[in-house]
Amino acid sequence: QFEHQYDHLARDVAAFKRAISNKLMYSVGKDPVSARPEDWLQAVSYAVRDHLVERWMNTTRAQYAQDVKRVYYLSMEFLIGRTFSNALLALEVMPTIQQALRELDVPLDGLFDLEPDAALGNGGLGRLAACFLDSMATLGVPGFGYGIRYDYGMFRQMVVDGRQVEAPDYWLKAGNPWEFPRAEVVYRVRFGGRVEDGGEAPGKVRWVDTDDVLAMAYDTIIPGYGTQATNTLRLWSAKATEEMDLRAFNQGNYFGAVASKNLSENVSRVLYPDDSTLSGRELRLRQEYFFVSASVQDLVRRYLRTHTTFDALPDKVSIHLNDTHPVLAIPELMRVLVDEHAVPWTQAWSLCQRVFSYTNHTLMHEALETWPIDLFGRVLPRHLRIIFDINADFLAALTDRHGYQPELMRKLSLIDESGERRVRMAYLAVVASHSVNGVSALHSELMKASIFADFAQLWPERFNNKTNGVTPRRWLAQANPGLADLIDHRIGRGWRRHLDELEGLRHALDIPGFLGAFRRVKRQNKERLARLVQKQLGVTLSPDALFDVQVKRIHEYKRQLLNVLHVVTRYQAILANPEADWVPRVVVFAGKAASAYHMAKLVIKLVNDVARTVNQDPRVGDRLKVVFIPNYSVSLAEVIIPAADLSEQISTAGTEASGTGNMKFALNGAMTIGTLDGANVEMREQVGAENFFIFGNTTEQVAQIRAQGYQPRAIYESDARLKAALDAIREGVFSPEEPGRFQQIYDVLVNWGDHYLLLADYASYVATQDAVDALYRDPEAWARKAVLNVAGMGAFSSDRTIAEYADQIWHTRPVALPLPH
Ligand code: DL6
Repeated sequence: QFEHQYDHLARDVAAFKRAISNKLMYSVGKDPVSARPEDWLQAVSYAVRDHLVERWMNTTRAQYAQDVKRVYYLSMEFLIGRTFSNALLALEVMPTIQQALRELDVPLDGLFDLEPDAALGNGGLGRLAACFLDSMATLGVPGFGYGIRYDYGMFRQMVVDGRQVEAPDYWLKAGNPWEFPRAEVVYRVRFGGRVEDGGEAPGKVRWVDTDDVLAMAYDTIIPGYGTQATNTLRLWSAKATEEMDLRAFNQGNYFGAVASKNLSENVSRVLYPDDSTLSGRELRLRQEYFFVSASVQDLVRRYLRTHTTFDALPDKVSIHLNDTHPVLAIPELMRVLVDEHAVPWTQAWSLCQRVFSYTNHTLMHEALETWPIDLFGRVLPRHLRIIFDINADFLAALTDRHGYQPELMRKLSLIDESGERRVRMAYLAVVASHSVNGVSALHSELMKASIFADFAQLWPERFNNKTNGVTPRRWLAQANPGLADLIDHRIGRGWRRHLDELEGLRHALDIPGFLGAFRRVKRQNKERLARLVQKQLGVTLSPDALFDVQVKRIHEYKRQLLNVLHVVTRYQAILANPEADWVPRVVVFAGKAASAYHMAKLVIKLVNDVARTVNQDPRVGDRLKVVFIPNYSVSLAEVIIPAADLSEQISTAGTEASGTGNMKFALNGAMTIGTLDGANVEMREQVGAENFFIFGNTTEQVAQIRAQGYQPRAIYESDARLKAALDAIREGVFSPEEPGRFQQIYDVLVNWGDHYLLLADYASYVATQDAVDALYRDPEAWARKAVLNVAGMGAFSSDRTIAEYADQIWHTRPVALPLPH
């Protein structure tokens, strides 16, 4: 019954007008006469949200009625960006809402851009989690995201005098219409204290004298597309157990009275702006425990609503660990089962092994978490004891199976004893999980051959690959409405749920006018980006130029510096031969550097100095322009990616676990220039090698070069173009006011070993860039290949990835719901 009503409403402009006006008055408390655009946005958000709430309740009821198995996706990061347009897309009410707002005389221009991004993540790992939420809902997989409601998300990046300056991102300052605070869903999370043995109950352990914090739930609705199914993202916020210290207050010590409240609540204050090294160590450990403890307590409580024993736990619950950050969920579930519900240890462990699964997202040594025993024992003494006990059982089983092998035990132990004793979180994840996966075929193989080699020998059946994907709803339908329309006209709208259907575009190639229309869309997207750059940076870009884009976190392994070397080489070549037939290029950079990562910040400065020099040089004109667009974010990516002709995916082979930006670019009709790294390898297979610009050394060659004693200086000395580029950087051509500014960059590459092999790949990269130019000179041929990239991207939908997780790891079935009409 209400579905009909609902459907009717979704298309009913008059009803939306009424709803928006009511929300403005009664929820936002504003008179239309004085309402600001922000107030209207809030009002329309509430009006749209009401429709999602109905679906949400239906889904939750159906999940309970069908007693489905639920997947709990534990992640420190969910980089969801903006919600409003995504919600409109899921409900397919964009035109209705636009019409309603027009009729209410609300200016639409820029209205949707007023919504702040929910930047609760650093980069790939957090954005993947957001795509997965979207796909789980769309496929009806009963999924719950659990994470932290940071008061401050990823920092806002400003560029001052060419350098990155970080500013806090208080994304909640105007309230968040998309979340539901649940003051009644609160758990006590304990820290510190000490562990007492048995007493009257031998074998029973008590964790006492703890310092506690409360975790309060905030729920966000995650709508599925083309389905009633919606899921929940539950984020935890820290609240003090006592509002204030009354005794201090009564003594007139007003600040002292709230000091301890502030300290407790710091645990959910800020996202660590660093995805490769751990900083603020103790607070970070507390954050990790804080959110997994609340989540485990919450999911156990939900399970116990419909069960009296834990026997069915693995049939009803999957807990997925998104990297090692939530691995404390393992000892926490053990603690809850053993200490609080008196489940025997062996049974509890067996339950854990059937419930947990783990994804590894990096082979970079510094991102593989370990915690010093001292710190760990101080913050979580009970959990340290549990980990010791798990380790003892594991090493004993190892000895049973392989005999007494101290060297093997040392290598595999959950405790690293080589220096300061440390807990190895990734090993704990492997030992406790029934599935361990990497995120691209290459990465999964390397993971088995390197960081987990001994475990992969021990338990080969545990290891598998799940190549990443991206949601086509946000990354094509929403970000690129022009291309989405064009595709709809050719192959229909089904690709939003079945991305494989893009294959149908191959047949469109020979339809008269199709390539022309494709090129017009790309041009409009380039004009949109050019307007943004003009407004933000005052640099004029020609949409006729080839837009060459590298946007991602700034990191040495991602090799933005290799891109800069090519830019400098091109600049020098233009100056030497200005009359040659240059293909005009715009090189776009964006991305944040971890605040303490000196080298990455120096690269940002170099990009900006090179940009200033090149853009101001009258001899260059439109042949080359370079821009660094500040404050890269999900919403900025939605403008930049559809405008790209060329996508730079140039990490050293063997270092980028998968990449997902690479997929978004190709899906939006960019050609890729890249190494055989991460998911580039599979993308090339799907779109055809002839439609992909591959360069550089392979993973095996990288290993060989290193093994033979890599000599970057020899390469520098033997390649005149490379030498000229590096010399210019070192001598201050781009920093005349401080000529020595980039000496360190030169040293890292030439004198200190060039760890990421930029010089070894330089010649191949520059030659491939020439091949890019050659193809771009033939616009028709370029467009054909670009379309073939779009057509080949069917496999890289996060729906495919999630279907594989659901089928092969979680063993979940979709919840059954009637379709919305
Ligand atoms: O799997 C998502 C994403 C990959 O696409 C990137 O290649 C990878 O670098 C990233 N990994 C991280 C690791 N952070 N930590 N720890 O963000 O994951």
